[in-house]
Amino acid sequence: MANLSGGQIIADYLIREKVPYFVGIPGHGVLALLDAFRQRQKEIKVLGVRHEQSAVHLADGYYRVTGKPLACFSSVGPGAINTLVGIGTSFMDSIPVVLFTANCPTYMNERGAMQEIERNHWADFPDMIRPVVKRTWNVTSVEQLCRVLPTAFRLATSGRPGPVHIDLPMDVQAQMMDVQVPEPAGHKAAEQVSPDSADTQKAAELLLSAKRPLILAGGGAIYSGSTPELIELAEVVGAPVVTSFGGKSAVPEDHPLASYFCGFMGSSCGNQLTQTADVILAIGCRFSEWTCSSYKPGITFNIPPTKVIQVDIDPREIAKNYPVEVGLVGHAKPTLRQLIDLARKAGRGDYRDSEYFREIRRLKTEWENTIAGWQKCEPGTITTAAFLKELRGFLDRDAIVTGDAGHNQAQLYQAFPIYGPGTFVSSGAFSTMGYAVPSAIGAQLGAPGRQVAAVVGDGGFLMTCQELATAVQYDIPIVVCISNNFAWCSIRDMQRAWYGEDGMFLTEFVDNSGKLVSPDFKLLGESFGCHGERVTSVEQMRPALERAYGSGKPAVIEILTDRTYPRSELPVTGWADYPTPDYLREKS
Ligand SMILES: Cc1ncc(C[n+]2csc(CCOP(=O)(O)OP(=O)(O)O)c2C)c(N)n1
Ligand SMILES: [Mg+2]
Repeated sequence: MANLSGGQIIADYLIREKVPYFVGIPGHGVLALLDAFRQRQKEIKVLGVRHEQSAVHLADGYYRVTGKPLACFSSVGPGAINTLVGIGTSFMDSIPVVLFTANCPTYMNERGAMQEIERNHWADFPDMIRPVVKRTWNVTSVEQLCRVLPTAFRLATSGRPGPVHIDLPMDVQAQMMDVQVPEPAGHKAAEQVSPDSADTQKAAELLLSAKRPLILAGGGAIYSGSTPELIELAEVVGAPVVTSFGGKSAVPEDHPLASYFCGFMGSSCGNQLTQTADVILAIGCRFSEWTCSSYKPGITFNIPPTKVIQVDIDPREIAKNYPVEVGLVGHAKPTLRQLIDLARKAGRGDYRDSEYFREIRRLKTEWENTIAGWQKCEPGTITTAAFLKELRGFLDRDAIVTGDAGHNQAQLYQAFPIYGPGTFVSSGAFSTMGYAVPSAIGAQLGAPGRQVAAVVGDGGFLMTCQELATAVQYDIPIVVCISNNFAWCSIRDMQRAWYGEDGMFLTEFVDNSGKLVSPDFKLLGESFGCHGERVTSVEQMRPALERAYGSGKPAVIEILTDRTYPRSELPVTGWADYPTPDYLREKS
């Protein structure tokens, strides 16, 4: 037993959970909380960022690289609300983060204390965050903390993982109590839940009866750590592995059966293989709109007649969008292990001898040649696709790349091979602008010594560019590659493709005289204390990367990418349903 404040209980518990970083921004709302962490700073490092959204993105990036959750904090009111985009991003991709936000003292509820949101309900932040967390607790007295903390961590990391939130009034942070802080070990759930073996048997039979089996890997395949099982099953069955938007990195993309991804911005080979598969085994994939080409039959999927076996830890995802032959509720790793054992018994030959494999290889080569064509550019210019080729050529195999939103994100998916889980950090479901830089900082903290590159557009970069100050302050040597096309270019190009040439509106950064405007990002980076580079042609890219990584400092490389449509983008091989007014219909 020890006499501890609420803040001290939290610090003690996070240390017992072996959380290495507590990330956020101070405010009057967390004075007592932070004082407790000041006392324990040798055991848990408190990191200050420059926007609360970034605190959560940082934790999100850290988790995707290490598989370990961080805890974040904010003050009351605006600080708490600023976390929402970060938390929404993590929730949508099922990434665990434990978030503490301050609230005004409980004894002042209803008065409208400093930064209290109280017109509809007192201390009204939990209602705002509820849709984007697995659970929120509004703790009202210190004794509740010892019950809530282990449950918060258990819930965040087990079942379908995701963020959780603890609302922490200022008086609860300061209140003292004699407590025994719980040991995390006594409060964990077994994670690897398996489906019933009769159901797995049925699934294996169906998979083995297929002439054109296909494995569709979603984000769940990555975060369950199922890459080895995924590869093994693919090889035993002879099935190509196509990934969803969120599933990229589930298999190394240079594996002979890795067949890129399907959907709206997918690959031609991914979409052709998903269209023509007779049995699809989907692992941790929620069949999102972009992965399914807005559900238009025949573009990405033909279900039915294609039969689906779906494995998911969350029963809500089973058959949500397409009917299934077998729906297996379970953790992907033991489920795949069961399927492998059953498939091995059936004794299939070497997949490399099959006609199907030769077709897979041909389709992959066709797509790779298409991309290679798009990656060529005129001397003295550079496209986004070409800069990504240079970047991939420069980086180590285990380098980590974070993505943002827009063309730069889509092209990372399409034209930047990834060699394994934990090396690709991207907001799949939310596609949040501003994600790449703070998540890169988190990734670098999780993998010191490895190369980390953030790939971001000029628009997205400006949403969280202030985190360069964080990277400089803590000496975190990320390299930020900004594709500057003076536009929300992906949206501009959608306007052009769907609404016609004169449909482009509000998506280019032009001043009143029609001149393109942009900050000087090289200078901006240097003003933060980063190494700065500007690249205007493909020949300059590699030397700039060498200097940036050689500097040993956080670095910014501004790349003036070709903004001329269609060189600004890569071919669209799927479909997206963008409602268009009748008066524009003949144009689209
Ligand atoms: C926070 C947020 N706001 C709006 C959007 C919608 N959106 C998606 S891509 C995009 C444009 C991105 O521009 P930029 O970062 O410059 O990348 P580019 O497409 O030019 O490569 C926008 C506005 C989003 N994804 N996230
Ligand atoms: Mg742009």
